[in-house]
Amino acid sequence: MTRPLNIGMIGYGFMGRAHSNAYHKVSNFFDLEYRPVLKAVCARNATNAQAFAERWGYESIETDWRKLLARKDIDAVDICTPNNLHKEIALAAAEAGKAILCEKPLAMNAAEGEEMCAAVEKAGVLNMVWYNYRRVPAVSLAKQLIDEGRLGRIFHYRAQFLQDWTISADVPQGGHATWRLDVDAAGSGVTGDLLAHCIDTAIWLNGSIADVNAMTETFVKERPHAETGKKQPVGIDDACAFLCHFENGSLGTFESTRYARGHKALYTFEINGEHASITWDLHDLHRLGYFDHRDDSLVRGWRTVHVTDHDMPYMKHWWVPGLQIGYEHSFVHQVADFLEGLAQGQPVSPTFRDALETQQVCDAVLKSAKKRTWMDVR
Ligand code: SOE
Repeated sequence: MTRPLNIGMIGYGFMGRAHSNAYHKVSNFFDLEYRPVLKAVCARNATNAQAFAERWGYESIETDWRKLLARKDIDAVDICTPNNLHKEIALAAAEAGKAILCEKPLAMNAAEGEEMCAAVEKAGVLNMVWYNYRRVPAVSLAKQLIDEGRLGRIFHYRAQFLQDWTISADVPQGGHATWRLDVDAAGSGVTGDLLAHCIDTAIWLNGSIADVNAMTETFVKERPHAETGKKQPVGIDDACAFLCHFENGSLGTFESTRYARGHKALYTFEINGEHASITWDLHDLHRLGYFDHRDDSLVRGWRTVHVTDHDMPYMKHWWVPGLQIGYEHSFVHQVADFLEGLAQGQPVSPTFRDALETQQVCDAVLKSAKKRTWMDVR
């Protein structure tokens, strides 16, 4: 018999759909003690909340997140709101003794993140941040290969996250669909939205980042607000690139923009080690590029590993070898690990504290760009 874990989700945008889909699928594919039950979705607009609840099978709705947190029948709170609400909701959810799953980035900045860590640690509630790309099987396999020492000493870590959806100055800021362009709701632009993913993966694969030297640019200086139509200055970074030193002595280069015409969500990374290198590309997410210098020289070369075999991370839960999975499955894996952590009484990474480290790197990046100088992360 499985035990129910009653979920209350706050927010219902793109991520609300991704998470809800994962809650639905996880028990069909993973054998777990806990089974998510979609108890309630919360949004300010009751009509929208009701429509979402009906489509995704939530039992009830709330229009005030405080009421949701006060409900005894909610065990875990999923925060899918814009970033400026993460802290307030997380603090109250911890106080109410709920487990918390928080959308990335953890907070608007590291100071807020510190408060959130203190709150969940004091309350002793299970907490996790949705940096989903760690759980793409090819990325998890990269982690395994690095941890096994196959790459040897690591020299270089290179990552990019390129998009092109904000090039037109007509794209508004703020509101339901474009809050990511409003600095008051998002905290930052590509740094917190896209580079945060690259930084989370990089720290996970290659360890902590010691210092950074960054540049940012805001190409479109004014945008209409989605709700008022009034033109307002743009406060986010449209593009950001930074250099860094990892604590293991390797060098990092990171770049992100929403102005790379032709690229929709091109998250790529490459890691060069003493013996071997790895590449990964979100557009081909089930494949891992691998080059091993120790191979026989006559057949040495880049190989593309199709990450679908049952001895590869997460894949035994899905289809037969050769049949691949996609973006949405990374969220299913994250829920599965969360439920396993709950059953075992173990933390599930990235915890709030893990995600705080990413937030500290983001803060250092933004400060470095402003001051035009190297910044230590801690
Ligand atoms: C932005 O377009 C975005 O949706 C991010 O917010 C997500 O975190 C990223 O995974 C895809 O792009």
